[in-house]
Amino acid sequence: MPGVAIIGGQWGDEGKGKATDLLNDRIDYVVKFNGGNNAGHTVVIGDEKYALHLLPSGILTPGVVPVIGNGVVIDLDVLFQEIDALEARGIDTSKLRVSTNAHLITGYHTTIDKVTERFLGKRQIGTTGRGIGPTYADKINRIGIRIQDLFDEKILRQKIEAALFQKNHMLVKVYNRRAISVDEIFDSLVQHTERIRPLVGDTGRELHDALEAGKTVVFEAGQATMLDVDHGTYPYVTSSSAVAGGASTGSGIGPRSINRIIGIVKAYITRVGAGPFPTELFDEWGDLLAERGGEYGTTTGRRRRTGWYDVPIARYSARVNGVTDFVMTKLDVLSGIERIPVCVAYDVDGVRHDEMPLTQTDFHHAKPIYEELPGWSEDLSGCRTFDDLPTNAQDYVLRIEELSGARLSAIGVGAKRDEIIQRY
Ligand code: 2SA
Ligand code: GDP
Ligand code: MG
Repeated sequence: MPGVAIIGGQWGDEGKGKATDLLNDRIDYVVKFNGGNNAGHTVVIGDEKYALHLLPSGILTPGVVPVIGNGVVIDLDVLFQEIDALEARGIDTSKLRVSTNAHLITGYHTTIDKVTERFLGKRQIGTTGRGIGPTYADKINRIGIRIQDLFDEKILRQKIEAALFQKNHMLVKVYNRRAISVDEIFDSLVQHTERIRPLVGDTGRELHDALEAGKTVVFEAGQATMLDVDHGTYPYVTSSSAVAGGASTGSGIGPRSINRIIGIVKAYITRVGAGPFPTELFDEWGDLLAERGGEYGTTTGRRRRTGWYDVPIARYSARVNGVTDFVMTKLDVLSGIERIPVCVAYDVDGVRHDEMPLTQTDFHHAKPIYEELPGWSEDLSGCRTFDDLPTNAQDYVLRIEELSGARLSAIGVGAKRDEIIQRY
């Protein structure tokens, strides 16, 4: 299995960090290929809990080379804070590699992210406020600043000047904010130049060589399919390619090198931030899922919105990503619910849709059509084989597998590293 992608199959926080960690004894490289420190991946090892944002989860396993690919946007202050925090806990981060083409998040990106959200009022996206959207906007607009610009201070200054010429106009005239100075941004970036220099390289080539040599590379997505800028619920999305295709463009590796594509789904579904959500629960069941599942943002601490499992979304993810298998996490959270609704299709203004509707307007109107499956009351955290699961939990898994379009290769029954049932 030389190239393996781990993709969010829903709206994020499915447990991608844990799924990556699960493969770690079999892998050589872990690449983050999209997003930035908007992400939050939790891994629980023994009694230690780690929340990773910019660094790929593989950094926790000795021997694995963690890579930040060209598709990632990097806030250098956050990167080094995260490295220092892990080093203080005894994690070796010295193998980290960073793409010379990755774009940098600066102070003006985070400021613009926050003021734009405020300006949008009721139409706000609910971003994490980490400057992600404005940084990708500059990348596409060809006025971004890349890691390699740190090594040419004359060019760096020119690029900051060009970007600020436009941004300051907007900040001062439209948003009534103070202008940001070139020196302020320049100094905030170059203070990190010497520390980042030894980590920077042609990571696309390094990954290519590793794959050619038969090494195993895991491509770890941030966010998820329904938050993907092309395939998600636009405009209520993040600004990067979170689907399997993004693993290729965001790391500089040809798609042929990715042999296995694992979609991670929860046994229910959550979303953080604004946007349509057909199975969203506004009652005590929603509170129960949030409390039992610990559904609070790993980065911002915001409470996640919760709902029942959504089959059309899973099937859509299977298709858009070319999922070879799903890992379903958090089955344990459903224990004690007598009948578990599963959304099998949508009713859009009186018309049944078995697949994702064509337009966002229709998706906003989608009402779930539920099939109810019998629940179970047992605690699942001790189950380690499929046969250990109560019959109704087995049937829940099998029915979801039948409906979702790919086999379920593993089932999470708790947050800890070993609380998992491997089926294949
Ligand atoms: P942004 O900041 O521009 O990427 O926000 C745009 C939308 O993308 C959503 N988004 C996320 N959704 C789920 N999890 C994310 N990571 C954190 C976590 C989130 C947190 O692991 O819990 O702590 O709040 C994540 N990152 C971005 C975001 O909510 C917007 O809907
Ligand atoms: P990611 O962004 O996809 O990596 O997911 P997050 O780390 O943001 O959120 C997933 C949460 O679920 C974390 O707190 C994990 O520790 C936890 N988790 C993962 N798998 C399981 C599971 O099978 N059961 C339970 N109860 N928790 C899990
Ligand atoms: Mg997360």
